[in-house]
Amino acid sequence: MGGARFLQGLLHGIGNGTLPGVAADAEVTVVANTADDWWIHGLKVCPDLDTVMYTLGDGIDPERGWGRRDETWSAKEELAAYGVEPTWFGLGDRDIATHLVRTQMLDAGYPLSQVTQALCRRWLDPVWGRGVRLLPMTDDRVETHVAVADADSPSGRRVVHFQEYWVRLRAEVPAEAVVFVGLDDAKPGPGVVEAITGADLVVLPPSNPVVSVGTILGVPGLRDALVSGPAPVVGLSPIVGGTHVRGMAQQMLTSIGVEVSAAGVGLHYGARSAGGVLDGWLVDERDAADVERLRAAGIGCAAVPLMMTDHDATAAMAAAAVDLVAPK
Ligand code: FO1
Ligand code: CA
Repeated sequence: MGGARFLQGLLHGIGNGTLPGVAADAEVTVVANTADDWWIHGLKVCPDLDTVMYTLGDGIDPERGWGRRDETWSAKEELAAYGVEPTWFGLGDRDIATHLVRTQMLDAGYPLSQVTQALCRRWLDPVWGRGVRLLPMTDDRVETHVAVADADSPSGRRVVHFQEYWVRLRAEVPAEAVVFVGLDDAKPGPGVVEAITGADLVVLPPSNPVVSVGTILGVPGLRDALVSGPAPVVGLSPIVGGTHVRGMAQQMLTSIGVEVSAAGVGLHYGARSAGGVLDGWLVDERDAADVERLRAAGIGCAAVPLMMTDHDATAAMAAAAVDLVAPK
C-alpha cells in the first residue's frame, strides 16, 4: 500500500513536471513483491500486484487500501454459509473476477508475468498508455512464512503463511522467524534485471523493508543488478518518528534484528559504497536527528515531510528523493 500510494504521487509529479530533471514522458517500471501471494479457494491471489494495478487504474477501494471499490461480498457470505475456511480472508465479488482470470491463465500455462501484463491492459494502458509497466519480481512461486510461538505444538512453534500472520493475527504476536520459501531458487521475472540496469534512477518506496522490498532484493541477481547498475538508488523511509506510518513493520524488523527507526532501516539497506544498495535515503523531518548517522555511513541523506497525505505531498516527497541523488 505504501508503494502503491507513493507511485501515485510519483506519477503525479512526473506528469506535472515537478521532479527535477525528470521528463514528463519518463517511463516507469514497477517491480512488485509476489511473496505475499497465496492460493485460496482454488484461486491465485497476488495482493501486491493487484494493489498497485487497482491503485494506478483507479479501481482500488480507497478506505481499505486493498481490493476493489464498490465491492460486494456475496461469494464470501456463501463460502461462510458452507463453513469453508478461512473465513478471515475476504475475497470480494469484483476482485474474484481478477483471480479467476489469473488462475485460468496460469492453469493454461502462462507465466505470472504474462498474466499480469494481460490484467494490466485493462487497468494501466487506458490511464498511462504504455508509460507504466508492472512486473512481478519473479515468475516462480515464492511465499513468505512466519514462525510464531504456539504452546500447543511439540516444537513450541507454528509456521503460518504471511497472510495468516498479517490478516488473522494482525502482526500483533512476535515473529520468531521469517522464512521466504522458494526465494533462493527464484529467477528474476522477464525484464526485471533489464529494467534495473537500464534505469536512469531506481527508487525504493516507503514500503516494508523486510517483507516487501526485502523479498524483492532477495531474488538472486536483483541486488547485484542494483549495486552494479549505473543508476543512482534512492529510498524513502517507511519509519517516521520511530514508528511505521501505516502497516505493521515493527514486528518484522524486530524479528531480523533491525532497529525500528529511519536510521535503522537506512543502515540495514546500507550504503552502496560499503556493499549496500543505497546512494540516498530520505527521512522525515521528525527523524532529522538520524541524518548525521546516515551520512557518516556514506548514505546521502535529507529530512523532509514524509506523510503521503495527498498526491501533491507525495509528489513533493518524490521530488526530494530525486533531488537527493541528482548530479550536482
Ligand atoms: N487484508 C485484510 O486485512 N483482510 C482481508 O480479508 C484481505 C483480503 C485481501 C484480498 C485480496 C487482496 O489482494 C488483498 C487482501 N488483503 C486483506 C490485503 C493483504 O492481505 C495485505 O494487506 C497485503 O498482502 C500486504 O501487502
Ligand atoms: Ca505486501
